[in-house]
Amino acid sequence: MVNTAANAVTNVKLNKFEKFKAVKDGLDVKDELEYFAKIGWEAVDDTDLKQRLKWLGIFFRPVTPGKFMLRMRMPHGVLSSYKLRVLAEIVQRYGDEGSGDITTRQNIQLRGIRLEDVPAIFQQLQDAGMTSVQSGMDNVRNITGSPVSGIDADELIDTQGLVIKVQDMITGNGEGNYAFTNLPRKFNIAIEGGRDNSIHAEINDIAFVPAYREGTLGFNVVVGGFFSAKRCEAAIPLHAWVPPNDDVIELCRAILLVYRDHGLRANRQKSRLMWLIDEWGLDKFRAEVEQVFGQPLLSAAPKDEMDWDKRDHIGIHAQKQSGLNYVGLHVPVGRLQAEEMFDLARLAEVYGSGELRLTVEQNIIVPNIPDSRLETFLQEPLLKKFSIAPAPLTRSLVSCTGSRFCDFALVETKQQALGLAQLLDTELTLNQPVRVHWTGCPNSCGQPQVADIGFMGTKTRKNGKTVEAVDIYMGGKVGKDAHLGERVRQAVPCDELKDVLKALLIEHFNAEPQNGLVANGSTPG
Ligand code: SRM
Ligand code: SF4
Repeated sequence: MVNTAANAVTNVKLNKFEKFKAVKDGLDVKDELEYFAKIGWEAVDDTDLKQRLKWLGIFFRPVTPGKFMLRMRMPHGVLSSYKLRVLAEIVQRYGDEGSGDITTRQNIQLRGIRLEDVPAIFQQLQDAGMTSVQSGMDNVRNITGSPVSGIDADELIDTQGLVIKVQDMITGNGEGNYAFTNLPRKFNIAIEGGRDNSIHAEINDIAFVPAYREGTLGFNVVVGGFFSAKRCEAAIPLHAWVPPNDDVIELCRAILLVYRDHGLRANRQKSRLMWLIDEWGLDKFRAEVEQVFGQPLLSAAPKDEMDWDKRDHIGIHAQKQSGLNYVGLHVPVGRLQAEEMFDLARLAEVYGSGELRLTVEQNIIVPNIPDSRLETFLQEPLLKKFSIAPAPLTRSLVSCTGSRFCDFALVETKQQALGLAQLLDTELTLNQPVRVHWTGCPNSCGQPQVADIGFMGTKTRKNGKTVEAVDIYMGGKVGKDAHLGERVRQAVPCDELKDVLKALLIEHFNAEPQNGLVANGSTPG
């Protein structure tokens, strides 16, 4: 089943992205990599360089020309110490001032990569069973699942195998699959098997959420969730239920084929799945999906089982396997240096089973640590930086890439976010974590709409000058009954943010100044 741009796109006025895809599929640059590496990035055709290479996960960074970002695929956020060490070696050997960034989709992006090194890097990745294929542009992004799948005592369905099968179906087992390289736009899939909606089901184009139907455990399906600069929507029920088997893979395939062949391609701002559902109405969309699925879709279970508040997995937690623990380490704004990646790999091997898990909060979990090894583990120097008990604001901080590497950004994010959180953690006493998310522009990669307090980069005028500023979002609810937050303030200059955030924390989250007025005498945890 080969899709070509020609058969997917008919009778529509094409936007410029559709035009270049029609000329040459993004995946075609796979065969030209050696050549590109030889001639150097300056000589590569502009569209190949800045667009098509993203089909292989290679992102030209206008902010750091010549130093590329490599976006991996980490299905379910699960990786081995061996894989992490390979990634660390790539960052260390090839990454000029490189780093590994944990993303808001449980994934890793490597920075500082040079194009001439990519063929060798791809060989290393392939040897280690990893791929970066189809991780950018009009492809399906990293597929997410509960970061404690298989080790969570309260889990309903272990979804790891399903996530890997869906990824293999979409990417042709990591080799690249032309059936899904020309979607109208990006596409997000999540499969939740736990009770706490750990992966923000509501903001994915397709999400499977655990639900009992007539006594059988499977998934209700929601569709169409997305964020974009123009519009943000929570997913809506497809009114369908599937058992936790290959039907999940086949339903993903059916929805993707309907989207590929009928999704809107004229206006790129109106191309995500929800726009097609709007245009057709849910009934027609469901009927078309059912036809491609090849059998009637079962009606949804009356309710889903996501009935917990969201956990952040930081700290020590007993696993369902008796005598074993998983320990969530806080990685400040998700940024890892090569040495830290090596050290994490070592910790996973020495204390655990050699496995690691990534979270959508950009943190890392070391699972399978026996009770008897916990105390020694906690003495490891790396845990001073990657704490198991960070202060409340730092603990729940999430940040997108921002202006350091992303040319869409209107503000610097990661450093500013961390600096502010750490400062206010010393000035305020908070008895609860407050989830603060930063995103550098309206694309919303840092998901400010799911946060207790979200900051979205913008610019404003102050004293006759253009300065960095943020719009403020509040009211995002995660876990059970998740819903999106709303913008409550516009264009607050970043240099006024400390006072503004402090006031919000005092007014809405019972924060108390640490100046002797603290009523209960507690200190930040
Ligand atoms: Fe994103 C584009 C980074 C998660 C919505 N995103 C970009 C680009 C590729 C823009 C660019 O070329 O510079 C950013 C790369 C910057 C860099 O150098 O790192 C970028 N997005 C990220 C990451 C790394 C943010 C992070 O620091 O964690 C996340 C990578 C996830 C992954 O592993 O694949 C990331 N992006 C998201 C999310 C959150 C999510 O999926 O839960 C969203 C909102 C949800 C959604 O997509 O519905 C998101 N990114 C966007 C958009 C707006 C999409 C739209 O429909 O308009 C863009 C712009 C675009 O696609 O045109 C974008
Ligand atoms: Fe870049 Fe904007 Fe996404 Fe941040 S939200 S990574 S600034 S595109």
